[in-house]
Amino acid sequence: MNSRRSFLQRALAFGAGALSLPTLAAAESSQARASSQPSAWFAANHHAAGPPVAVVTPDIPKLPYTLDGGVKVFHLIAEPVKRELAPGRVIDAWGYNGVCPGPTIEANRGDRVRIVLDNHLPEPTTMHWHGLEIPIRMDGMPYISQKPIVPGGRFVYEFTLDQDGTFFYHSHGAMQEMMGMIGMFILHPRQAYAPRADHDFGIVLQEWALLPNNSIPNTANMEFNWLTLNGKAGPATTPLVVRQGNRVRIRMVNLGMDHHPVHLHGHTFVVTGTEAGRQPESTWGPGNTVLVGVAQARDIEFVANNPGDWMVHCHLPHHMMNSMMDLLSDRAVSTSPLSQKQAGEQMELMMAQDQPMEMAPDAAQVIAPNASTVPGFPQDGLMEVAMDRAVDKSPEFMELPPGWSAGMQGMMSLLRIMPPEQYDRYLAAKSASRQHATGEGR
Ligand SMILES: [Cu+2]
Repeated sequence: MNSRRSFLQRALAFGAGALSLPTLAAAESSQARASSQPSAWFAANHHAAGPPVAVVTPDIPKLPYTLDGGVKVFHLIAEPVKRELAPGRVIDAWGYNGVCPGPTIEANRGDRVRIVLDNHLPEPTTMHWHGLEIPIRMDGMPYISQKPIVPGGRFVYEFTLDQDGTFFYHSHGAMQEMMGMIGMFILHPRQAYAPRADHDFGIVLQEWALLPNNSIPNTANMEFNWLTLNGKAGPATTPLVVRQGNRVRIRMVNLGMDHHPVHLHGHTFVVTGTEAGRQPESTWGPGNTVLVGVAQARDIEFVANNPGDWMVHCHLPHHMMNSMMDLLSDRAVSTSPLSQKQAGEQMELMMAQDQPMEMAPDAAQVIAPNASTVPGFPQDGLMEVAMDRAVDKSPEFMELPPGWSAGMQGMMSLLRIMPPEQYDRYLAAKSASRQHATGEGR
């Protein structure tokens, strides 16, 4: 591609298309200057080309496989599962292999895969491979491409993968989808995309309608009170931990009733992929919020050049909340107007009753003396409770400030960009916890 055409494409992609022709030459020379200082979102790390890094899907395991000749053989079991969305909030979802969303399938372009699906549900199911260009008989359409898989039955899917990108699998029953029956299907290219990513994360966006004291999602409901990333609501979402200066990819897929505008703090990213795979670089316009529509996938990439614990979250205000009433279980809570003293006492009492919650530290619960005379009070006041101790169970949560969890609810996680020394401490803690888990070194 000649440089002028390349420049024009970039100019259009970045909304600079209004440049008139006489200004092009000047613009081009300033572009040339600018390109000697690449923008953060284009900055390549210059590692040797090679295979891509493995994808990490926090809170969701990978699906292992065995080899049969040249075929990668995976085994999925559709079944009811318990899922703890947040401390104390366990739901009866449907998923695969004991988790919801189901385990992540990771394969390479060109692979031949066989996926054995056993149905342990009390009703028929099938599996659809969202976005994959495969023979019709493998498409998972009940009555159209295959007979429904009856309870106790099995269907063997087998196909060759001639794509790369962010895909997913899901039941093609609408209500089963809303019970949680989805999982990621990541297809890597043989050689890493350029610029090469050092960290690659995958996240499934889901939503749930749950009544207090009821563990079964209402799949016919149109309003949702629990919003999850990989089956966890903030603060139980395991943070994404990266090393400062590294290039990061986050892949998101959405299966629900709402579109989610996912916002990343402190950084500018580019959207490098959709549900159809890698996008041409000429389309990589900068942003900090990406709308992940229903049935879509979006990959974002950026250089993690700004150290800190940054929020990544859906920005719909009602998706940034948990249903606190649920966490109170069957305890009586007064919803009539309370004095500050009464409200405080009620809160203290509930906290004392073996709840996974803690009072948020410091000033979080400070209320103005005239609060009860102010129309609209309370909004977020009195609502911020912490759960540090209940969720702080893996190295990803290390060294967060006390009370951090009080600010985390709903479709929300943390991107933790650690300076090298801190990242090394994280790796050491990770290694130690892995040894502990596997019993190594005993
Ligand atoms: Cu949302």
